[in-house]
Amino acid sequence: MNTTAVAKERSAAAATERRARAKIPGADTGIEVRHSVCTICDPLTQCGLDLYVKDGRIVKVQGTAGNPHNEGTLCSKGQALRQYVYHKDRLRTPLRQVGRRGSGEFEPISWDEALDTIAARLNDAKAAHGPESVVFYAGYTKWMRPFLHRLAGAFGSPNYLTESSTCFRAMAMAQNLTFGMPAGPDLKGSRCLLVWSSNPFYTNTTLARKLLDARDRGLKVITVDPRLSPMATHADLHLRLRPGTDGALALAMANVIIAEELYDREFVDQHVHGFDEFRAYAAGFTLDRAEEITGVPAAKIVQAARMYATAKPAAIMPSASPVVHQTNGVQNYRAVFALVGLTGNYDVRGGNFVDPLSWLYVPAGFRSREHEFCYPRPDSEMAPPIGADRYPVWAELVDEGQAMHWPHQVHSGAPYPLKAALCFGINYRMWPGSSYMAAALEKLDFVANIDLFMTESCRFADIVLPACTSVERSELRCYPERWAILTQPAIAPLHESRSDADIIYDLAGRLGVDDPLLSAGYEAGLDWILEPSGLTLAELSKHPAGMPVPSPLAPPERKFMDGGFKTPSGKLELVSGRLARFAESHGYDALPTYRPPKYSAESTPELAADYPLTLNTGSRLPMFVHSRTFRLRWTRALRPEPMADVSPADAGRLGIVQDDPIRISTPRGSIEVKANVTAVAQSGVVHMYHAYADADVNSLIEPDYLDPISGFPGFKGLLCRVEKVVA
Ligand SMILES: Nc1nc2c(c(=O)[nH]1)N[C@H]1C(S)=C(S)[C@@H](COP(=O)(O)OP(=O)(O)OC[C@H]3O[C@@H](n4cnc5c(=O)[nH]c(N)nc54)[C@H](O)[C@@H]3O)O[C@H]1N2
Ligand SMILES: Nc1nc2c(c(=O)[nH]1)N[C@H]1C(S)=C(S)[C@@H](COP(=O)(O)OP(=O)(O)OC[C@H]3O[C@@H](n4cnc5c(=O)[nH]c(N)nc54)[C@H](O)[C@@H]3O)O[C@H]1N2
Ligand SMILES: [Mo]
Repeated sequence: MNTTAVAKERSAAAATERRARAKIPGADTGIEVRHSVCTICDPLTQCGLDLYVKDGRIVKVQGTAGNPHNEGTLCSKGQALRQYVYHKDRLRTPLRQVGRRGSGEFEPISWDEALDTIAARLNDAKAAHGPESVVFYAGYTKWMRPFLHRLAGAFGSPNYLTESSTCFRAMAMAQNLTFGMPAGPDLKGSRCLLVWSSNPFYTNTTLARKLLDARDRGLKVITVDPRLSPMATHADLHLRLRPGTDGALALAMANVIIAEELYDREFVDQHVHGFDEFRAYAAGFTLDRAEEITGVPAAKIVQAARMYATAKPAAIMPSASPVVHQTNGVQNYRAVFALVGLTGNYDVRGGNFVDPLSWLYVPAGFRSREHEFCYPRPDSEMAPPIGADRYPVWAELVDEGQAMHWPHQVHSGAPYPLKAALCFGINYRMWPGSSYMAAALEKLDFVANIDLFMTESCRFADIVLPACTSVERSELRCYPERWAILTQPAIAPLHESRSDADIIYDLAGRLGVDDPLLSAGYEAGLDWILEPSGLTLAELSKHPAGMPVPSPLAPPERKFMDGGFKTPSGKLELVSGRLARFAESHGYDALPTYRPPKYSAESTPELAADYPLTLNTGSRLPMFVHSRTFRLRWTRALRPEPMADVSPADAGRLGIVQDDPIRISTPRGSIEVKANVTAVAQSGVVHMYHAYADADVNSLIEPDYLDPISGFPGFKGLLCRVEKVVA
């Protein structure tokens, strides 16, 4: 070789080296881009991922530019995906507990032994105590739920339970009781958006970007939030109410709308049930009284009522959790949704529009057989699910048991004993009174848990199985933008981990449930589910980054015009026929009555004398998702230690400055955290993030602090005391 050739080769090698360092894909660098979805957030924002893979390892993570949902962006959690996937706490092999359950002493075992043990123990419980003694539980993870639900049904257990016993379902119940069919905000043509408690800037970043675009188009925004949240800072009007007073605020707005005749008379006359009774009740919520209860100035209540009622179409954007994390949550949200009925903004474009769900809680413009798939046998062939007696309206409207009641039934054994549980990602710190839930797990005869990481809840399992992450499996997801994706594993499952669906289908065989669709396998099941949609796995597989839904459905407005509302009266109900049926037995009010939080200065003044501050837990932080991302270096660095938000006024009174150690106490216990003194917090209210192992705020809440209609915990409204910790 002559010197020029050598130099050329060297410079080519150097160029490759530079390209490799810059992580540029190509045959020379050995880097290939593969597509997947990020499911660290679940279920709303499965951002499309471009994963740069070299030698079977992810070397770089980016958002997929062509994904209509995230359009190339990723949040702090998605950016830290490599730390999530390659974390040292990932479970490596199946494990068997060798010490006392709870001790966390494990030894590795083979997959065969682990799955055979689980199948044998669940079948033992079934033989001795009936199939209903076995719980099939899914934590926050959504993707494998339909398969787990079917397995529970095929096994004969009504006790398919999920984290949705604390999330989303109660809001949907309030909508269901009012409208019959839940209806989400239709941003596109909306002129006014009443954001009733949600903060997408932290919780649903893809939506936040769309909101800003809509603002640029002239959308008016009203926010109802006790905190000065990022959403509130983007609003034209911020109603800064006291936590849990939402019902009183909504009723006062309704009163203004009715008194000033701003309501849609024609719609109300034709389609609303109980208007007169509701009007009389709302009339009690005068501006003075509402200001006193909520702390929102009367003038702002009037302004908000007028703005929302006169801008047509206008939409209400609810949240899955804060309003229903109150002991009067369902009734409070019913009062809010009454506003949609009064103004005729139901099922219209730009208002609250009914867009039927396609798959995994997402409306994507196609029909699927997800619901049919989840029911291999009718409910009537099984025992009543957990909580059915205590929460009869839940049992009628929600196709899952009420998981908040699970520990109570384990401890009481009534109406029937619960003996075993197959859990996918259980986190006992999700329950109020978390130690009560931990004790319930300890009391069971057998627990299996499947997770990505060795979590604290794994300690309560007899068998632990390692699941793989979204980038190591194939899954189906869809988006409101009428888009669907069937991912392929971007890398092989790490260690000995397997996909949740794989585990479910394998167990179905070993349990010997006789179910043709489970025997047919995961992919055949998905094709069966998708059959009415026009989508097939074969077609989806040709589009690894996702594809538009073919001929997406465009649902018409006002679908209730044929057949009426799916409520007992056939109308939009301000007075609920369904709740009325349980007035005597359960004390439910048919009107959306307002009650202050069960523990509050109004309800329990004696308690408030010792515990004068409102404790509001779980307002989201942008970099954490429940218990999931505390262990990641990048996200943890954004808030290394557990902190509670305290208002400057309260801090001043208590002699607390930024970063001081403080103790938050309730009659049930106390935790020590650092103070974050911030004007984001309202004076009189302390905000503490949930799910920390070392500062578990749920340990301060009673296990029975629940909404009587939904069974949802009052996470966002109880009483506490704060003091500076003096060393
Ligand atoms: N105080 C208070 N408590 C609350 C709330 C609050 O606001 N305040 N919010 C409530 C709400 S709204 C919710 S949604 C719940 C959260 O519900 P949780 O179920 O507590 O949520 P996570 O901690 O995110 O997830 C549970 C487990 O799932 C595991 N996991 C993640 N991905 C996978 C996977 O693909 N497969 C498997 N098998 N496991 C996986 C995680 O590692 C984790 O251990 O908390 C509720 N609890
Ligand atoms: N980064 C991140 N994103 C998430 C999650 C997460 O853990 N981290 N969790 C996901 C889950 S499971 C859920 S349910 C959603 C929640 O999504 P969001 O509801 O958007 O989030 P939150 O921060 O819980 O609550 C929003 C606002 O409600 C206010 N709020 C608190 N109490 C009350 C009240 O009594 N009345 C009213 N009107 N407002 C109140 C809080 O001050 C807060 O600013 O977020 C999802 N997205
Ligand atoms: Mo949630």
